[in-house]
Amino acid sequence: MPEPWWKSAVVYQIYPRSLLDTDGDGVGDLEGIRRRLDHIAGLGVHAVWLSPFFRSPMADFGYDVADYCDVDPLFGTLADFDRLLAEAHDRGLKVLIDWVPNHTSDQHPWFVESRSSRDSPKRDWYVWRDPDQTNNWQAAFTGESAWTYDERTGQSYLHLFLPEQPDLNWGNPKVVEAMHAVVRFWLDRGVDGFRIDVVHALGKDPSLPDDPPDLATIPHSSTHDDPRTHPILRDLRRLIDSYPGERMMVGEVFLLDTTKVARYYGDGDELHLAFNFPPLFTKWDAAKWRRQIERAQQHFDPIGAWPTWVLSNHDNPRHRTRYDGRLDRARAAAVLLLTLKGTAFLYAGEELGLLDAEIPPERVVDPGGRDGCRAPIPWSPEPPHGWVREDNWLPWPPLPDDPTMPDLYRALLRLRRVSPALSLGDIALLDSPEGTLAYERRHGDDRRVVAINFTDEAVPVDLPDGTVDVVTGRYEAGVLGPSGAVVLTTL
Ligand code: TEU
Repeated sequence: MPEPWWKSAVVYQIYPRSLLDTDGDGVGDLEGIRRRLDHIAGLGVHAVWLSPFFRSPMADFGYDVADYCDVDPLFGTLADFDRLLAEAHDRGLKVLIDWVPNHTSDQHPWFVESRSSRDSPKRDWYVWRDPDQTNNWQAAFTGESAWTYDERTGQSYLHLFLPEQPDLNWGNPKVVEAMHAVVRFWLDRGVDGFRIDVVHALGKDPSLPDDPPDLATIPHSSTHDDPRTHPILRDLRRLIDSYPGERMMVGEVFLLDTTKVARYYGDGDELHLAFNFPPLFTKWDAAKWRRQIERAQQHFDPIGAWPTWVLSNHDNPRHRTRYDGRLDRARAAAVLLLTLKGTAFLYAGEELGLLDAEIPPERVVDPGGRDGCRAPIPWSPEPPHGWVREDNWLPWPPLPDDPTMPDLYRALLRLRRVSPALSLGDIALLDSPEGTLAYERRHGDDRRVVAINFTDEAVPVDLPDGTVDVVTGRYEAGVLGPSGAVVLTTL
């Protein structure tokens, strides 16, 4: 049986506000995404993931959903979405959408009804407690309590994120039913799957125990790991797998521990894929990366879970920025990301080698300090860089400084497509000198060797004989140049 598409896939994440504006309001839109489809398909990726474009008051720029089944007018209409989906499919691109099931907006009609009175039929759709029955959980972004007191009914509601993002109560079967209907709505429309926001936080212990004192200063959403989430995921898996065409879900398991992340694959009956974030928080250091790869082998392989790799997304500084802004490292990192064993996720703009924008204090809009990586993407050198206006919801990042960067991504993606070893093969770490990382990918007769030099010196790497598929920096006479990377076909 052929492997499902999402195993060999590379997914391109789009933050709709930032890709391209076409109606001149200074915010990207669905039509802008449609107009970039040729570029995206031309890179050779297999799928796109769209961050939320649903109706929202935008307290968290769309991660506060007021209607799961409609498009926010800022981004367009449902008809625009259908057209985008059809045109993506025409180009062979799968489309994943971002489903935010842990919380709604405080403007969602469910919450409006829930907060209206203690006997509202939707009261128990959210988590309400008397003020003296709350706990010490901390909300993300604000560093304050995860509970907000609501005067009207004299009780407090739980929100692991902003007060504008009340947590749903997944212990209530009515919530499960309503949220399954949302999933069906989009599957019926033809989406290929979901990126699921903070999926590890869905299950909650109704006794809401305090966090231990050593964790009480960390946002609870980064430590929450309740066993009640697993049956919720098994139900979702059954629902999604009941649809034809290999629909899938990739969960944002924001737990900074690969051992814990692996559990969200269940026995192959929970998430199809889970983000594993520790590598994203790993420095540009060969020994540290080696350890991350070992941990993935150790925790995912034995249970048949397929790994994922991501260097940048809409919540963190772009990896080039994290790697001291260095282009040579960004080029080598592209080789690393696209040759590891697992599904890879790109963040729009990384194929241009983008850095974060510098945001002056008066332009800050995100309560979580994440504006820099969400800056509008400059698609051409001359202002307004393919956009309608020069001034948009966020300032521009520095303009791309290496016009060959997209060629490198295209070359790597082409190579992945023709190489069973790179797309689906096993990985074996090889011995290599300090400051370098080398591994072999193998599938049947196809064998590729990859080496990355994390140092600023040329290093002799002693790789097996082979022909060079891709190189960044220099590779000559067995010596890998400073911050260089090479992929070889070996016999
Ligand atoms: O992120 C969840 C999450 O845990 C991160 O926001 C994390 O707390 C943060 O990056 C630490 O700095 C998801 C979305 O990706 C994010 O954009 C949303 O703001 C959040 O959920 C709430 O929906």
